[in-house]
Amino acid sequence: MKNPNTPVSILTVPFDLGASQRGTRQGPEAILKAGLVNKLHALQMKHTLQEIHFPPFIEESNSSSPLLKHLNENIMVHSKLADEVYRLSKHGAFPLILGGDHSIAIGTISGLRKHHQSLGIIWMDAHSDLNTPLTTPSGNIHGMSLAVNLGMGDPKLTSIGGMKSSINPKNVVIVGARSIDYGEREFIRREGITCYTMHDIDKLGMAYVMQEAIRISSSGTDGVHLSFDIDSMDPQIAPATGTPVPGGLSYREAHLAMEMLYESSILTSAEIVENNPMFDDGERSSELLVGLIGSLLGERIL
Ligand code: HAR
Ligand code: MN
Ligand code: MN
Ligand code: MN
Repeated sequence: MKNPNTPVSILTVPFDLGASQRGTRQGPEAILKAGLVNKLHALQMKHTLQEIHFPPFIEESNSSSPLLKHLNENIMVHSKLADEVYRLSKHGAFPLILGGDHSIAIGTISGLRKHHQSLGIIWMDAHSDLNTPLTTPSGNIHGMSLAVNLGMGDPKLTSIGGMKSSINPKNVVIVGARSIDYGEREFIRREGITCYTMHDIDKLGMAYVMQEAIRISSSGTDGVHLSFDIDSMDPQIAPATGTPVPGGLSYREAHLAMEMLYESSILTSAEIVENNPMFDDGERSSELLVGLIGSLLGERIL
């Protein structure tokens, strides 16, 4: 965050029809219950809290294609979210979006693109979410959200927010990946996206990786968004995910990333996604996320 007096505008998006597993619709409530607002009070941050409303969707109403599951519901929610994120950014707030599955990044980033001339993205995730209807193994839109934000995929999704993508793939950095599909690998190479896999983090260290992620995402951009998928962390410390992949970020690696992002002052927005309380061990994962948001907003050890 550039200015410590910037108000944090929490937007909750209880949506899970971008994923195959239900349950991330309860993600925001669990993070709030684990004490997010108290954390903001403790950090003396101005804040507002608001939910993106949409009608209760009927699971069986899935009329869209098996390559784009629940397309219409996705379009409706992401369009509403894009409008709200755009409005908040324009008013100088720091949007903090709580998902919901990772499809909501389509809404968040579509709104941000409208406000920023050129936006950098740090995408912390076990996956790269770079599938399109041509490459998806599942038809789940949460596996496509980064591709959509780079202008690739179904036009009904890429046109949300009303403009073509203004994101340069050279300003996109993926951190923590360890499950990448064949088509996604091609996408990364073709577009020149920087991707630090767990292999790279093991070899180079998290401090170096984050230093580079900060430099690359902020070079020539007028804003940087953090999209944080809970499954970037190791499922042993953050079990609340429907798509666990072993060998993820440790507790300290995740905190160090947040602390370095705070120190860098480059972030203009953030989202925390894929928290699925149905898979949590009590409130362990939600409490971990509240701690990480604290580090991201300036909480220090000393
Ligand atoms: N790559 C697979 C697909 O497209 C799995 C995606 C799993 N998605 C997430 N998002 N949890 O990161 O279906
Ligand atoms: Mn308050
Ligand atoms: Mn993801
Ligand atoms: Mn993921």
